[in-house]
Amino acid sequence: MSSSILEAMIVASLTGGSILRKYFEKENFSVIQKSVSYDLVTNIDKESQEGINAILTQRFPDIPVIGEEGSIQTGRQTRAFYVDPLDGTFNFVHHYPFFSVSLGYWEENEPVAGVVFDPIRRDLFFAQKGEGAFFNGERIYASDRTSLEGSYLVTGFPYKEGKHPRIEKEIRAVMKLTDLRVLGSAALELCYVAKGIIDGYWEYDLSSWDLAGGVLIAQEAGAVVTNPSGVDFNLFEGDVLAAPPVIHQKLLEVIKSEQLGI
Ligand code: 2AM
Ligand code: CA
Repeated sequence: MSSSILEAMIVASLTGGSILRKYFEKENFSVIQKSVSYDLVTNIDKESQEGINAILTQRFPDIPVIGEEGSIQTGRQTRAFYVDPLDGTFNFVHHYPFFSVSLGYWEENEPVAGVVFDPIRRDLFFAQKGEGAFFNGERIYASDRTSLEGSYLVTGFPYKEGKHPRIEKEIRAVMKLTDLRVLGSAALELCYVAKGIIDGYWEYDLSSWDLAGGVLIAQEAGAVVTNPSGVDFNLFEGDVLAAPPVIHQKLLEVIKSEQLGI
């Protein structure tokens, strides 16, 4: 992959991030409900998307952009940028400073480059396939913890109510072993797995743009990424389990036994 693709993604993430930062302290943004009362979008998500799309399409006019708040499609679909211009909108709207800009570049259903930027902490995560994961320029690695007991595990609640019984059962099983958190930005949660802060993360029913950047960053830091039934991760199914190898195996066993009703 040409390094100029990664460079353009970084520039685009910083641009989106500075738009989010500019509006975060002020309250002059309008909030629109999408599906349920906590599935939101603001005019800031849209402004960030426009800024990012302008940079990507000016430099790479032939690569489609699939964005949560606006896509630019071109003829060929075997490669694309997947962009979430504000991942963690619910946090943003409530002034909880944990959200991000996420960009992934995929070719033939494989991740090639990922960039996630936290504009409040000015934390930049990025990875290229086969070249490791980086946090503010330093190489990062997933946690070396091997026991679920005492580990920092993270999940999320699906917007669709029909998906709740499954995750509720899994959460109950996991909480017998350790504490659990829901932080609210899937992209940043994957990066915290990459940095070894979070020991394991699973969530259902996400979108391609939530996952496309962070999945590669977690993998390149040494985490295993599958779906929560243990089969290969699929960007378009939106279910994810990311953890360093031993925790991944142990967490999968607990989650799967709940899925099978064991
Ligand atoms: P968003 O802020 O861009 O909507 C919260 O659990 C995290 O999951 C956020 O990253 C949120 O992205 C994302 N998310 C996306 N689709 C979701 C869904 N259907 N249910 C729950 N969370 C979803
Ligand atoms: Ca998102």
